[in-house]
Amino acid sequence: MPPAPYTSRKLYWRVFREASPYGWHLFGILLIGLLATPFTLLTPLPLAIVADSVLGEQPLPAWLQALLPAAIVGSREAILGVAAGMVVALAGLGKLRGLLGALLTTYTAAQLVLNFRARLFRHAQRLSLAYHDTRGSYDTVYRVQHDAPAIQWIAIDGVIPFITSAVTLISMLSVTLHIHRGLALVALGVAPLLYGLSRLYSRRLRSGWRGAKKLESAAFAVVQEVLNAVRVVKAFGQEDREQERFVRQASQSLAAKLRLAWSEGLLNLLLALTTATGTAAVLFLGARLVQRGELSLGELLLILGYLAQLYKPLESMSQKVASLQSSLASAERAFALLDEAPEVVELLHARPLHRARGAVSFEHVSFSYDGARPVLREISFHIPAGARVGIAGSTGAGKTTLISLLMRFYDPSSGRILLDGVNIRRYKLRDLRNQFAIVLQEPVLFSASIAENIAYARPNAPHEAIVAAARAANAHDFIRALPEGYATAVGERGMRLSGGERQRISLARAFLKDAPILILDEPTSAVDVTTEATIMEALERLMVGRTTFMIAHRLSTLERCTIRLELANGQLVQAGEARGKAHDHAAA
Ligand code: TTP
Ligand code: MG
Repeated sequence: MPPAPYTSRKLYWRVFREASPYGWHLFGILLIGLLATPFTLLTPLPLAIVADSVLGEQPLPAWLQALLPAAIVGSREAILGVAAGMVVALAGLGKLRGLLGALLTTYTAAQLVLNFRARLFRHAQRLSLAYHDTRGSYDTVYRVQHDAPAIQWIAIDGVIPFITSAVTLISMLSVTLHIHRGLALVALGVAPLLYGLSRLYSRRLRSGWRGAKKLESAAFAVVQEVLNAVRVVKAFGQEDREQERFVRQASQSLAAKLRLAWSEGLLNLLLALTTATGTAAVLFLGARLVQRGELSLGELLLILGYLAQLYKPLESMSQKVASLQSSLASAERAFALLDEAPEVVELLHARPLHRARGAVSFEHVSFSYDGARPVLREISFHIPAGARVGIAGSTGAGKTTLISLLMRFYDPSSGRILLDGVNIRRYKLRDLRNQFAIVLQEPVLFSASIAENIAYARPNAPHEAIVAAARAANAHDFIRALPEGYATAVGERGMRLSGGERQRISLARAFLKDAPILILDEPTSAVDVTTEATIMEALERLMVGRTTFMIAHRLSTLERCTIRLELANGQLVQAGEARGKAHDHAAA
């Protein structure tokens, strides 16, 4: 995948669009942040007052004289007391402000990230199978889990402090300019240097972070892949090799992060050296001015105090630009996921479909997964409602693909598929998929109870309906024999049940869904003959009154069908009535 073509400005803009529902919260955080400025401005004041008006001989600044009662202005002790009181009051109020800010920030950040994650997850579910198959699921997990919080780092911890720093900077600057223009300009001389440094480094850091995140996601993809296939890994005794594969990937990501830490550290060092140079220059020139009597000692102390405060926002703005690059790289990855267009899309005014009759036609349907190698070529046939279709063909012939197209997991490259005479693209996607009940070769269960697994398509189904479905699927007896019956947890992917048991639960699921079209992709290929018999018996019942597509290799299975489609190399080599039981359905 090429790196996403986002400029920083575009990224910031999108982060703010994403954060806009929390606009007022962000504004509140900004206001509380801005309140920091008066506190910072006032902090060195008590010291200056003491130096000039208590220890020294100068009168209080005019604005303070106006604020304080005359009795205090006249007494040095009283002024000292006021200065001491100011120290405590400033500290207390300052901390209170910090506390409020922290609370609001935490709340907003958590909400922001939750919403963004929910959006990413929804979108990931909408994306085509093709996307997940090529990208691997862990990369998506990583984007939802580790990349999504970037939005918070950018909006709250990056940009808002940047704005407040800028405001602090301006106010500090105007005060310093007021006290001594020359010294202020000397102090400001380092600003272009700081800007240049952060520009230079941010570009380098961003591309570095982009790479590091990709490497880290790849390392954890190894963990996920291995844990999902832990049986196979153990069976082949390949634990050490997988371990080594993980460590190799993780070390690469570690090395990349170390390089980034070094770059960031170096940048911070250079920034600190630059501001220290500025301070040294002001100290040097300021002391000379005091010697010549052009500046009071209090003023020099004040300027030096402000200088530290002036450089803090300058330095932190430059650091922010650099440290944000990691978050920007993450935001880039998260937005790239959102920008991935689902290949199968619903029309704007798609038709609702309550219950189809179940007539299916393919008209010159061709399809290819990669756009190059055709998997299906010019497939045409017509299946009347209620027919039983057996699909045969050697492995890799395209049988599963044919079914996937019917359910619109993919759209054909050319040709069209009709359900009840209407192109399936015209239906609402959800309604269309509701017309199918599928039983796969490898049944997929979720880590929930047996009852919840059976009721997957109808979560509100009453318990009696679940039991009835289980009975119909010949699963009731074995479920009842389990210690916890229908409440038994099946473990992740249903791994605590045998293959045949899982298969019968997925059959029960199909019974409960009661869809007009039934799709069976070799449902008995993984079970023994006895289980196959019970499953087939249940299937006979399930097929009544439904259009059924049954993929099968065994002749005995295919003989239950009324229409037979045979695929070879993606082409239909035979479409006709099954030899076993002739039926009056015609196949075109
Ligand atoms: P399938 O349609 O999966 O073949 P099949 O169902 O007929 O085979 P089996 O009996 O083993 O279940 O695949 C047809 C071709 O498409 C095959 O050559 C592999 C290729 N293919 C992809 O390129 N990408 C995919 O995601 C899938 C599912 C298949
Ligand atoms: Mg298949």
